[in-house]
Formats: sequence, structure tokens, C-alpha cells
Amino acid sequence: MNIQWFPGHMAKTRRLITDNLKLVDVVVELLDARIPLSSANPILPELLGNKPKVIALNKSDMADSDVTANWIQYFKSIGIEAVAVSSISGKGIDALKNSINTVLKDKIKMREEKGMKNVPARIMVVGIPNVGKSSFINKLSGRAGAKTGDRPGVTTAKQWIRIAGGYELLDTPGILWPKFDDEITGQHLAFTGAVKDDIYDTEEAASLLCGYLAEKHSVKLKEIYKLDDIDGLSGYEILECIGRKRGCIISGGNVDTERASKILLNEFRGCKLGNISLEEPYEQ
Ligand SMILES: Nc1nc2c(ncn2[C@@H]2O[C@H](COP(=O)(O)OP(=O)(O)O)[C@@H](O)[C@H]2O)c(=O)[nH]1
Ligand SMILES: [Mg+2]
Repeated sequence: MNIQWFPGHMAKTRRLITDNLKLVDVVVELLDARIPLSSANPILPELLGNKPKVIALNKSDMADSDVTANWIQYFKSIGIEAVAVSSISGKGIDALKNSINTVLKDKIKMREEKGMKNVPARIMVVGIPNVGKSSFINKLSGRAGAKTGDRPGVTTAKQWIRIAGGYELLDTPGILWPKFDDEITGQHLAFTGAVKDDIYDTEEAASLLCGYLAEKHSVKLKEIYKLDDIDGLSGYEILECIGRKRGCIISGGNVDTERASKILLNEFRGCKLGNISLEEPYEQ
């Protein structure tokens, strides 16, 4: 599932997206609502030029809804249409269609004036791996099994999926790479499971997550793992406390921090600590 982004892949991806862009009226950029900055591709704006775009903040069911609302407000303030969606529940899909109509308003009007009625608005979905592109395409199109290409740069016959309301969706999403060179981005991708624990080792990711949670969500962290005083402890030490509470003990009474790491990361990703957004607008 994980894609290694070599320069060759990146060049092919660029070309593929640029080619497909010519066929569509609007692009839906899928971002993870919990990490709208880290789940964004750095060169997308350059690829898109002035092609109309709508941002879908996906996995909003896992994000802090107040923070997501702030993000939508923020994007609005810089002239970008954004909506919160969940590709699991289908929440926000209708709002997304409205946003597409909004950004295509002039184009639709122009087509009508030329007597071109009922021309479907053609949509392409783009996003980094695991952001939910296949799930989103399936939800938007109301079809069941995922059958979308998951390899970058692989050209397949283009299929258009008809969607109620006068749209056609390209069944192959554009798969973009995340930012590689930013440490915080890497951490946020690792915490949310967007990358399969391969840019950080599990213990490093879990220790960093403990540090973050102790700083921003200490009440919840202490409650869920029944921790006493964690003031002044390092992320790794907190991880050890969590391991001890969860019975992750190896011979000699030491904590199995590897197991504790997996527990914490799984529970964080499963929202056991609540709906936590890792990134907020205006604090960049
Ligand atoms: N909770 C939640 N999970 C989602 C959502 N969208 C996708 N997922 C999950 O995220 C993972 C990656 O989704 P997928 O559609 O394969 O992502 P893709 O790699 O971008 O095509 C899967 O486990 C999905 O079930 C969503 O809106 N909410
Ligand atoms: Mg996919």
C-alpha cells in the first residue's frame, strides 16, 4: 500500500494529473481534516493553475468539529471553498456538490447561454495516499467496492462515473505525495497512520505523540490511561507509564515499550482519546 516516491514516480504523477486536468472542470482536493497542512501536496497549486478547486476535509468524523469549522472559515477567508466530509458516513457529500456548483457557477452559466444544457460537470479527485480517495469516490458515486488505481503513474482506461445532480467523476484519483522534508509533517502523518510507521519507528512516533498529548490533551491522556502526575516527564517516560498501566511488562519488570507504542498509536488512531485535530489554522 505504501508508495515510495522516487523522482520517476513524481514525474509520472505530475504528467498524469496534468493530462487528466485537461478533461475535468473541477478538482476535489482531499485533505485529512485532522491535518489539513500535513496532508496537502506542496506542488498541487502549481499543477492546478487556475482550475477550480474544492477542498474536502475528509475523515471529519475523527476530527475536532470546532477546529474543522475554523479550517473551513480559514479557507473561505483566503477564497477557497472547503467542506467537511466523511467518506464513511457520507456526511457532507451534498454540501460538497453545492460547493462544486459554487466554484463552477460562471462556467455553468456560460454553457447555458451557449445553449449547452445538461453538460455534466467533470470532477477529478486528488490526494495523498490513505487520505480516503477510494472511499470518497465510492461514497460520492454510491457504488460499493473500491476499484481505483493505487499506484502512482499507472495509466488505465479512463472511466467516468455518472453521479446524481449532473456530474461525472473520473474513477481514477490523482495520487500525490506528501511533503517529505518537514519534521512536523512527518510526525503528523505518522500519528494519524497516513504513513505506515515507516518514517518514524513505532516507539519514536509513540513517544512524540505522548509528548504532544501531555502538552495539549493532558486531562484526557491521564483519564484514558489512568496516569497520575506526568508533569515534567518526557514522552518516552509517559509511554512507559502507559505500558505499565496496560500490563506491557517483560522479564525483569521492564516495560515493553514497543507493545505500549502500538497500543497508544492504535487507540489514538481509533479516536479512543476523542476527536483530536493535530493542526489548527492561524497557528502556523
Ligand atoms: N473514519 C474515517 N475513515 C475513513 C474515511 N475515509 C477513508 N477512511 C479510511 O481510511 C483508510 C484509507 O482509505 P482509502 O479510501 O483506501 O484511501 P486512499 O488511499 O486515499 O484511496 C481506510 O481504512 C478507510 O476506511 C472517513 O471519512 N472517515
Ligand atoms: Mg485508494
